[in-house]
Amino acid sequence: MRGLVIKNTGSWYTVRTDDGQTVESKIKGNFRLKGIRSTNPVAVGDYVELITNQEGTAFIASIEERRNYIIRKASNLSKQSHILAANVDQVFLLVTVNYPQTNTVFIDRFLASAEAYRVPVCLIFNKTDLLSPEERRYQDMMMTLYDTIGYACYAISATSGTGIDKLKPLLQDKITLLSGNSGVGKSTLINALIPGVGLRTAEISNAHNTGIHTTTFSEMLEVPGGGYVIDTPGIKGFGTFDIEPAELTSYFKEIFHFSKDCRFNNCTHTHEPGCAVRKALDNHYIAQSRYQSYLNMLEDKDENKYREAY
Ligand SMILES: Nc1nc2c(ncn2[C@@H]2O[C@H](COP(=O)(O)OP(=O)(O)OP(=O)(O)O)[C@@H](O)[C@H]2O)c(=O)[nH]1
Ligand SMILES: [Mg+2]
Ligand SMILES: [Zn+2]
Repeated sequence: MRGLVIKNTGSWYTVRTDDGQTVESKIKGNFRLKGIRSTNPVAVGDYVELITNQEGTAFIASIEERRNYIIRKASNLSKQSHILAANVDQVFLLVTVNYPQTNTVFIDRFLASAEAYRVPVCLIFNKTDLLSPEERRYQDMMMTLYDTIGYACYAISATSGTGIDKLKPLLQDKITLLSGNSGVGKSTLINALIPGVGLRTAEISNAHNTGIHTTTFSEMLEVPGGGYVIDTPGIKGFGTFDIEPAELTSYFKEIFHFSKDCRFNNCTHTHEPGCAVRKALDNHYIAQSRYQSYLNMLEDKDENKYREAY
C-alpha cells in the first residue's frame, strides 16, 4: 500500500495512504542516502510503500525516489544529517528582524542550499507589529535586497493577521515547507492559516531573545481548499555538505551573474585578479552581507567543520 509520510515522531511515522487511511508505521530494514548518515532516513513528504500487520500498524518497506529534499547537518558536530522534508514545491523561510533576530548568514546559507535543489523560497518577514521605526527601515532594506536578487518577500504579522491573506493563494495545491529559527512564529502562522489546527506555540525567552524549541517534530497539515504546509522544529544553524567553490558561486544568484565576467573561470572571488564579483561588490551591485555569507560558506571547506552559530 502506498502512502505519504505526514508526521515523524522519533521512530514512528504517520502515513496517509492513497485510500485515505492514517497508519502508524515503523521502518523495516535500513534506508540510507548515498554516503550520508541521516538521523531520519524517512522524512515528512516521502512517498512510501507499506506492509500492514495485524495490529493495524505497518512497516515502511521502501521509499519512492525523491523529487528534492532539504537537508542540513545535524546541529551537533557529528557527521549526521537531518532531512527537513522531501518532495516540497516551495519553502517559506520565516525571518524576524527582532524577537528573535534572524541573521543574514543564516538566511543566505538556507537560500544557497535550497538553490542546490532548485526549491523556490519566499522570505516571510514576521512580527512586523513589534518593530521600531528603525527596525522597520532595516526590514524594508532587506526586503528590497532579496526581492532584487529574485526572492519574493512578504511582511506579515501572524498574531494580528496583517499580510496573511496575501499568503493564502500561494499555498493552494502546493506542498510548502515552513522553516526558520525557533520562535519566529512558524506554528503561529499555520494556526492563522488553518483555522482550528491548534498547534502548540510558546513565548520566546526574554533573557536570550530566542525561541525555546516548542515544536519538536515535523508535521504536514492540510490547507483548506487544497495543499499542505509542513511545520518544522526551529533550527539554529544550517550546515551544508561538501559544496565546491564553483558550485557555491552558482547558489548565490547575483554573484553567479557577475562571475561570468571574471578573468578566470575557476575564480573563487577572494584574491584573483580580474574578479568581476569583487568589482561589482565595490560598486555596490552586490551587497556586503551576501558576499560575507558567500565567504562564510567557502570557509566550511577549509575548516571542514560546522559552526553552531550559523
Ligand atoms: N507580536 C507578535 N508575536 C508573534 C507573532 N508571531 C508569533 N508570535 C509569538 O512568538 C512566539 C513564538 O511563536 P511560535 O509560533 O511558537 O514560533 P515557532 O517558530 O513555531 O517556534 P519553534 O516551534 O520553537 O520553532 C509566540 O509567543 C507567538 O505568539 C507576530 O506576528 N507578532
Ligand atoms: Mg513551532
Ligand atoms: Zn571572481
